[in-house]
Amino acid sequence: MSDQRIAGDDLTVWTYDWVPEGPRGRVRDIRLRWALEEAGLDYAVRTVPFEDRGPEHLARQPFGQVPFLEDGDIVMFESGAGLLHLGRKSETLMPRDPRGEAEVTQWLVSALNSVEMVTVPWWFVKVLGAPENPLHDWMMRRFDMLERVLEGREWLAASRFTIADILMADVLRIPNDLGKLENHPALRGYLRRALARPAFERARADQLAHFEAADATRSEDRRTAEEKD
Ligand SMILES: N[C@@H](CCC(=O)N[C@@H](CS)C(=O)NCC(=O)O)C(=O)O
Repeated sequence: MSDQRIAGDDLTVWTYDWVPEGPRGRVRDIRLRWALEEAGLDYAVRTVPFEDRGPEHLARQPFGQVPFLEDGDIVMFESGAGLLHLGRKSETLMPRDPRGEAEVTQWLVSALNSVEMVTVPWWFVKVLGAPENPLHDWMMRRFDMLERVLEGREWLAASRFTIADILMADVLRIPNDLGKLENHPALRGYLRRALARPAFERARADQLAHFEAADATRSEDRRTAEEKD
């Protein structure tokens, strides 16, 4: 976590206690961790069970997902909402002037509602093993248009790195890893710049370490249970 601690904040990122190997490094709590690392805000990470999603979890995330963010007596779900909340706390993450804030908000929502709304279903169809993915062309059209935007600028909004970039870059990671940005050099360059940021590297390393530690705890719990039987 960040060395820069800011007194007075009582921020907790909630994630799962464990996930299988596949999603590690990609669980969406990384979006909140990344923003908090960028801002140098102190935070804790706490967990809900992955395998047994009980009423306490559902009361705070009605879809039984993660992440959710706790800030004192405020608890909110949806990674985008959490990022906007953090953006309002730290000028590092979102400018204070209304024009800058509007730009950041529109690009952050577009990452979710114009790009992730096709990349996630595209990925699900791919995982199901369909020989032809009917969402491929639609996704590519979105990438083509975003490519034109990013040919002319380093970051999406307000002429600097913001929470809009955290969200857009994270959304682009899976298609990039699956080779879908091959014909989009500006998007690849943008993603490279974003993922090279030390705050992202720390957030990813912390998430990987969190789930690795969870493996050790699970093995220990299993051993104890076997000994009892
Ligand atoms: N729109 C939600 C999506 C959250 C989401 O998909 N979380 C995944 C982890 S990255 C999850 O909890 N998956 C388990 C499930 O959907 O049951 C957000 O951005 O917070």
